[in-house]
Order: sequence, then C-alpha cells, then structure tokens
Amino acid sequence: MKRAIVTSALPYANGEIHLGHVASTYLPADITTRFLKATGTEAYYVCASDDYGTPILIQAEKEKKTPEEYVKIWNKRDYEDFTSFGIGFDFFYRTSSPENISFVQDTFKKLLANGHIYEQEIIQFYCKVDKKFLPDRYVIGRCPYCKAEDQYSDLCEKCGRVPQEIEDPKCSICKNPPTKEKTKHYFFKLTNFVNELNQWLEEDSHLQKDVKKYVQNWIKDGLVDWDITRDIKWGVPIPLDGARGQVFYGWFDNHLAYISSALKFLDERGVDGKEFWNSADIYHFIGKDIVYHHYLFLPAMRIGIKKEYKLPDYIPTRGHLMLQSKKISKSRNWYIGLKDFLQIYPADYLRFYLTLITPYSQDDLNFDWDEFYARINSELIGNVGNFVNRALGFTKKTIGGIIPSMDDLDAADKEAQNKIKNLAGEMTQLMEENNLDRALKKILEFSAHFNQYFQKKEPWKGGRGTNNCIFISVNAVRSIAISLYPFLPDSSQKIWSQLNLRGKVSEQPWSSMSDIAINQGHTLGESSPLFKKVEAEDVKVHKSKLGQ
Ligand code: B3M
Ligand code: ZN
Repeated sequence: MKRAIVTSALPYANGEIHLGHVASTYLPADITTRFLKATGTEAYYVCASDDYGTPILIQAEKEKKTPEEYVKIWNKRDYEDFTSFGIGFDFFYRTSSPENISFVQDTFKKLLANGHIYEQEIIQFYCKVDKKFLPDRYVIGRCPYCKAEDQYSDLCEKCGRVPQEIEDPKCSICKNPPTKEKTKHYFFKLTNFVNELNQWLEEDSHLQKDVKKYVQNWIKDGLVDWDITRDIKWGVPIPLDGARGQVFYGWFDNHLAYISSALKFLDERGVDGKEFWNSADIYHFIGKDIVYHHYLFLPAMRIGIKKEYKLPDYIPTRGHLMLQSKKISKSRNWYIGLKDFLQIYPADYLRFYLTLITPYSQDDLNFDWDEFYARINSELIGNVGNFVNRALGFTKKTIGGIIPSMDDLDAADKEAQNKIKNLAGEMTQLMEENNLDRALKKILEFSAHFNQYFQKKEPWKGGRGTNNCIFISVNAVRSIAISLYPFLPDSSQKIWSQLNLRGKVSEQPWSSMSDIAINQGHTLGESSPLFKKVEAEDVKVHKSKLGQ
C-alpha cells in the first residue's frame, strides 16, 4: 500500500485564519489528501499551530496574557475554523508540544555532534528604552536587497529574502533606533550544504521548475549561515549549559513539528512513525513567501542529521491571494476572516471558487466578489447543480426514481458512456500533477457535456432513447459525486445520498467514477436542489463592508 504524509505551512497561533491563508495552502493540501485516500494511499494530513516567535510574544504582551495562554486560544480557534471549512486534518498539534520540544533539542544536539553548529559572539540590536534585545520583528527597516521600506528584520515580504542586516533599523515597540550590544549566539552552517542542496534540487523531479530555478540562483549568489538563537524567553530552550536561558529561533523549530507531530500521531496508533515517514511520499504545501525556509533551511537540517527523516518529495508552492485586486492586510483591515465568510456561505462555495482561481504556480490570485457571484451561480449551480437536479428530479418525477433498462445505444449515448469511462484517467493525471484547478474544470466540462446530452435527448418527450438517457445520466451523476468529493466533500455526499447508494462517497475508490455501477431496478432517494443562488443584493453588501 502506498503511503503519504501531507502537511501545510503551520499557521501562527496569532490571529484569525483568513481567506488568504486557505487558498494557497490548506485547501490544496486537503484536496490532495482526500484524493490520495480515495486512491487507496494510506495518507495522513498533519498540521500544528506555530506557537513561537517574537510576533506572538509581542502580541501576548500587549494583551496581558502569558504566551502559553495566548497560543492556546488561537490553536483551538484555528482548528475550529479549519474544520468548519472542511479541512480534514488527521492530526492538528502544536510546535510548543513536549514532543516537539524534545525533538528539536535532539535534532540540535545531532547537528552539533555532526559539526553543523558553531557559537559566535555577535552584535545584536538592543533597545535601551524597552531594555531588551530586539530579534526579528522587534526591528523594522529597509530590506538590503530590494530596498523595500518597513520590512521586518527576519523576512522581506517584498522579495522573499532573509536580510542579513536590515538598513535604517528601528525598534518596533517604541520606534527609536536601537543600539547594539554583544551576545553569544549559535549558528547553523547552511554553507555546509551547498552541494547536497544542489543535488537534491537537481534530483527531485516533483519540485516546481520555476521555484527550483530561483532557489538555485539564491545558492549561486551565496548562502549565509543562519543565526538560530534568540535572546527571549518564549521558544524551545537551547539544551546547553552555556545558553543562558536563550531559545531557538522559531524557524529552527517549527518545520520540525511536521515530523514530531506525525510521529506522535502515528506512534499513538501503534505504527512505527519513523518507518512510516521514510517509506511515505512527503508533501509540504506552502505559500511562495516561505520558499527560502522550505527549500533551504528545512532540507539542510534534514541532511544535517544524516537524513534520519527523508527530505520532501513535493513542496507544492502557490501564490498569494489578493482581495479585490489589493494585497490582503490585516492591519489595514483588508481581509475576510474565514469564520465570517462561512457564516454567510457554505464551505463548498468557497472551496469551489478558490480552487478554480488557484493554479499550480507562483502567480498571485484574486478573490473578487463579482467573480465569486458569477462563478457560483453559473458554474457550480447553473452547470453542476442543474444537471444533477435535472437528471435525478426527472427520473423521480416521471418513473418514480426506478432506473430503467437500456435499449440500443445511439451515437450520443456511446459518446456519453465514453465520457464516463475516460473520466478517471483524465482526472487522476491532473490530480497527480497537482493541477487541482484544471481537475475541477474537467468535472465542469463533464457536467456541461451531460447537460447538453440531456437537452439533446429530450427525455420529456418520452420517445425512443429515453431510457438510455436516464440510465446514462444517472450514472454520470454518480461519476460527478465521486470526482467532486475531494473538492466539495459536503455537496458530493448530498449527491450520493440523493442517489441512494450504499456507504459514503468518501469510501468510494477513486477509479470507480468510471464504472457504470447504477443498474436497472435501483431506486433513487429524495431529490432536492443542492445549492442556493448567491444574491446580487448580498454581494453589494459584502463589497460595501470592504468600503467598495
Ligand atoms: N508559521 C507561517 C508563514 O510564514 C509560518 C509557517 C511555518 S511552516 C513550518 O506563512
Ligand atoms: Zn524600543
């Protein structure tokens, strides 16, 4: 049996999940896991909240909570929001778990023993007003590479690089320029891994070509060793006597939680987690802003512990979601919270729309209310909903929902049957290539074909060929239910129930979408419209809430 572990970038336990998070990362990972499971792969989707880091500490301080209290709230809330969006994690844990802490500390000791860590005295920003060292987000300034202003010292959001030293630095708490003080830090020798990273990038044929290219260019430009120490109290403690209460940088520990969480989940089920990991296909779904971390730090650290845990096979990387063509920004209140959205529309509407607009590439995407309105009404409802309702409703109304036998097939019937036969192969290829948007469009094409077929056969006239039309159309509805399942788990189950078929749609083998499995004499269940239209008036209101 094939195995897979799927992860998606760990959400910071720091504020609510919004549409920008889910489009590029959680939704594609969820669809892929559901697809893998349906093909018989033993696949698990593992995620965790990312609990450490300076922004969380800063925010907890502002809200007068301990960081432990603060992250606990967001861990719970994130999980609830994801679940109501149909994100089916097999396990959702946290980077601050005891298991991750000890895993991170062990990994550090192994890296140290293998000669990949060194200690060095450095000069660190220090704020005399706030009386603290100022790592990462505590300092803002100009990116030394692309010269973008107002960037955090640990990541430029404009060019995606990690600045070696930010220009024109300011303390993010009091906005005064910081001073510089000496402190001792540990460094990870990223520069030790140039050859092996290059080799891995060459050999892993599943990585996206364009991403690969710019990572290779970064390596060519020269890597820098990586400061993994922070002079704060919130983080995984460095397990050495000389560490003076320092902790690891959040990006040292967070991606290790992919492994430690998977191990915890698998070990608790009586499975040897390490053996599973190393025999599985490993997928890490990410957004393009964290390519640096996932294509350089993460593999280098795994290589540094002698590949005790294998490197990723796939790192599907997608672009950022814009909202009404403008960059999403929580601080400027330009975003839509996932929870708020799901209070207005079903999860499947959002899953449908976001999947359609999200290609397998670095291109940015755009959530647009008018487009949402048009695509839900015309493509989800006008095409898929219409065909399902027409085929099942007609059969119910005219012949009590009992499937008739077939007569001789005409050319249109044969063509329709072939569409069913070919669907699984076409869908599988697109899904395996991670072209989820194109796979969903394939289902729309299929459904559109059957709308035309039904129209052309005019079964309401009760002439010759009516039975064939009903028989083949009802089977096509079954194909739609199975193929649609990874994308729209709720709606596909509704279709399944209306078909009155045994078991759940989630339990159906993926390839069985191409079977003609509903036979003469089968009785359909109750049929009712699957979807409710999106109203133009409502869309106006949603836009005006954004100030448009
Ligand atoms: N917590 C979120 C981000 O930068 C960050 C991802 C961690 S993945 C190991 O998008
Ligand atoms: Zn300050």
